[in-house]
Amino acid sequence: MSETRRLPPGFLWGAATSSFQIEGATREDGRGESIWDRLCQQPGAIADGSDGSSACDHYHRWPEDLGLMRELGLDAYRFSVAWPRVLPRGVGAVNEKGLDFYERLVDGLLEARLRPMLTLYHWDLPQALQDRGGWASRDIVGAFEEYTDVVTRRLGDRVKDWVTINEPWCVAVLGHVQGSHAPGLKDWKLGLRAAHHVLLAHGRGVPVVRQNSPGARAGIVLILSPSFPASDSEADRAAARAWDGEINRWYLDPLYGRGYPADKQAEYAAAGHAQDFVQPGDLAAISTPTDFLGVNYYSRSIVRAPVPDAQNQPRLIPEPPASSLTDMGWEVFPEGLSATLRYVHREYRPPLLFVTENGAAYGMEPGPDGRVHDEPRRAYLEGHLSACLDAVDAGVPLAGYFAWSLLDNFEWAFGYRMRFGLVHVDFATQRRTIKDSARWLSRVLRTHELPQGDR
Ligand code: IFM
Repeated sequence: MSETRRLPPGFLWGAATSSFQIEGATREDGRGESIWDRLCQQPGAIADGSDGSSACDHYHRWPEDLGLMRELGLDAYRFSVAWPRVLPRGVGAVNEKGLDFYERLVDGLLEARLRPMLTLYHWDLPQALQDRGGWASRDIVGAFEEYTDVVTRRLGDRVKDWVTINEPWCVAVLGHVQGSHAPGLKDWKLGLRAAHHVLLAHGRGVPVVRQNSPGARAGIVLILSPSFPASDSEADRAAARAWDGEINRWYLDPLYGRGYPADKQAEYAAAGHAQDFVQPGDLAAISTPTDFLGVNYYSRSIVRAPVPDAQNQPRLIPEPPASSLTDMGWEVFPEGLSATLRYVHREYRPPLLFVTENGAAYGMEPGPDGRVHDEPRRAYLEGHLSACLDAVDAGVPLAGYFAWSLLDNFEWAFGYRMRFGLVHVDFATQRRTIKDSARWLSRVLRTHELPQGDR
């Protein structure tokens, strides 16, 4: 028998995107080059050989996209500003046309009664700053403060939810250790420096937001993944703890005043990566109080003990799960979302939490009836919305949920092969089609009722 749960009153329901993934127009109106423009030119870097030059053409089609959000009955929209659109060289001369674009977007959102949540950095660093060392150089912190000042001065009267940085782990590790993301580097030393400078930039950015956007809420967004050992063995449990340290605690602990976790510090030091980049006052700045924590949750990690790889380096191998997988190969595990929210609330006590990203890649295309029948995505959403309600029932101060993503878009190193959208995009024609899952979500939001076991 199907059961129905009421949505909590006052909760914000939205969808999320990021600038490089949807805007296109990378050479228009004075936008500077970003590290992703550069990486896309590298043969083999992007699975389908594509780039972000047109993406969803949102730079021109934003009024249509805003109309889609209204049609879906969303309350809020999380988007990011492209740093190189606003400061083409990273610092210095401001590109007014870039700022004008975001001003039009924000005004349009407010007119449509959609609350903007603005992310200042979602990975499209100006290449000019990368040429000076990027996130691995401490100078980036001052550059981020300057950029934050420019954007918050212009939009601080209208935007009242600010995210400094999206997913520091991805910036540091995917960009500087694994090399699958821009700037495509492979060096743990650089990764750890980058992680520290990202956190420090966040900490230094928050007071700038507060100064220029009175009454605003400021926070950071982390990707979090609960870590499970593949077996009960001592070695697997240690590996799961190590992975938890890398992806979760390395960011949560310093943000909430605990400093970097001692077990990971020791592990990195033993591998020859001293944390000599931490200067007096940094940890206090990083733990500057914020108004909320944004949690991006997609799946859990199942971890086996390190095995030597070709270079004889220990490596953490996330276990491929047997149950249902999305096109990304990520397990559908909604219990992990409520568990993560409860864990963060219990351990770190952020005043408010948002699920700032959650969603699934499934490649369904429009059928002969013109509709996109994406039942697996609907089921994914149902499970994860229900997990949010479980967290609220357990006393977690969860204030909103943003589905990833409003549109099918440029999924980084996967190019356009991974479709996370509530709305299907035909990248050849730019035609948008609302998927069945989005129609279902829209019904849930309008009725304020979440039916369980729906079909
Ligand atoms: O598309 C990304 C997004 O940019 C950041 N969080 C994870 C999403 C899915 O991989």
